[in-house]
Amino acid sequence: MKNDERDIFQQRRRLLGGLGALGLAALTNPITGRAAPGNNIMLPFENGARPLTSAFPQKSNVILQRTRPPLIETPFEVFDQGVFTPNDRFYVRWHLANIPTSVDPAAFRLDIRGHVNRTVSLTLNDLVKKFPRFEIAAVNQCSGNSRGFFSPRVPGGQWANGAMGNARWTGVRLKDLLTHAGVGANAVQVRLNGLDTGVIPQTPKFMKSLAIDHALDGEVMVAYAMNGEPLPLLNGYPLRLVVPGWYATYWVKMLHDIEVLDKPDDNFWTAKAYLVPDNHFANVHPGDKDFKQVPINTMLPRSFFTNLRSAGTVQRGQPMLVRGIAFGGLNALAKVQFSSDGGRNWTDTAMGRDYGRYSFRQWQTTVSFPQTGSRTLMVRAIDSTGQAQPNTPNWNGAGFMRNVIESVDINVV
Ligand SMILES: Nc1nc2c(c(=O)[nH]1)N[C@H]1C(S)=C(S)[C@@H](COP(=O)(O)O)O[C@H]1N2
Ligand SMILES: [Mo]
Repeated sequence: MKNDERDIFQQRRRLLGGLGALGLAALTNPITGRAAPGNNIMLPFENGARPLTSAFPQKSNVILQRTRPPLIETPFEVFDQGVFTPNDRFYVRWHLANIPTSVDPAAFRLDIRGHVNRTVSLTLNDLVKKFPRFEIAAVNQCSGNSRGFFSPRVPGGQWANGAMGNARWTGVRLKDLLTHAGVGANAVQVRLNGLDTGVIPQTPKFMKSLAIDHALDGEVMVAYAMNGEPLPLLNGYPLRLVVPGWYATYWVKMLHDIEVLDKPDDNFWTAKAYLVPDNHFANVHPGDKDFKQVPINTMLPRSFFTNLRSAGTVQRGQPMLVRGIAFGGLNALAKVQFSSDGGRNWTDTAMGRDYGRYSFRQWQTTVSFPQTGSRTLMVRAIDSTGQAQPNTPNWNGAGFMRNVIESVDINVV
């Protein structure tokens, strides 16, 4: 396959084999979020110390943000190792504390009900055997990813950039399931419900709804596998919704109930939570009031350095490989651009293998600095519709949808 030639990730593996000979010593600088003594990791903002943990089932060496309900962050170095995030390092986010600690796959049923022609109750075996298999690579990103970088700071999980991950999701199209049940003529939304519950009965169930057209678009899917394995329990075993291009809050885990609604959902998690300012980057000024809000929805392009961190040093005159990952969000990534002079000049980077428009994609470029001194390196992603990342970070009180051209300051010696 020609793919192999285009796969920078694989090329890089070969490159790394000869690293010493190539004199790319700068690459060995630890990246942001490195492990510190005492099995702690230091996230790059104030009060950023966090323990690393392998205490959760099917998870190893991940950042503990909160124990119950679990919030687990992916150490950023993982994103330098490939475009697919391994299941055991994949971040975890739950709202409610009562999460089943096991699910019996034989007893499990997925119900489809509400405004349908017939109510159905499917076993996991039915899903695998009776419906066409569908697979897609897609980034799962929490609305609050990178919240810890908000300035002024805002309450909520203080994530660095590791509340996101990319996986190959396998399962069935939601469209095929809904068609099987027969969608009623007056259907307006589809509500997805997980097995988790609150500690007290008054806590609203975690349910999210999608517009019926969106649910039937042939890409929204119910996944039973992630990177070729059953979903880890904490990522939603046995089934989760995958909503490519949309924030992960819609990706309902331990999905067991699909209800077709004939009027807009007014449940708390859909109607009242996860609202963002109604503008392109969900951007307001601290103190602003009475602005229009809308439910959070599609993701915008982002790009990151994965092999460099601020305060790293590089040798003058030595070619240095700079690389990272990027994604387009809802739209395909068109290009990733790099600046080695603080944003005055930009050049297109080489892009790694394309696993589809919703996936992470690797980028890389080589740079060398003739003079010593400090330099600001920047990276920005642009999608197929021309949307680019903002020069200055957006801000909102919920800490949602952080986006900015990323930069690292290095020292040429
Ligand atoms: N059942 C259920 N599904 C859920 C949630 C939840 O609390 N319960 N949280 C959502 C949010 S806000 C996020 S960010 C993603 C996190 O997915 P992950 O834990 O697999 O990384 O799950 C989503 N699906
Ligand atoms: Mo989230």
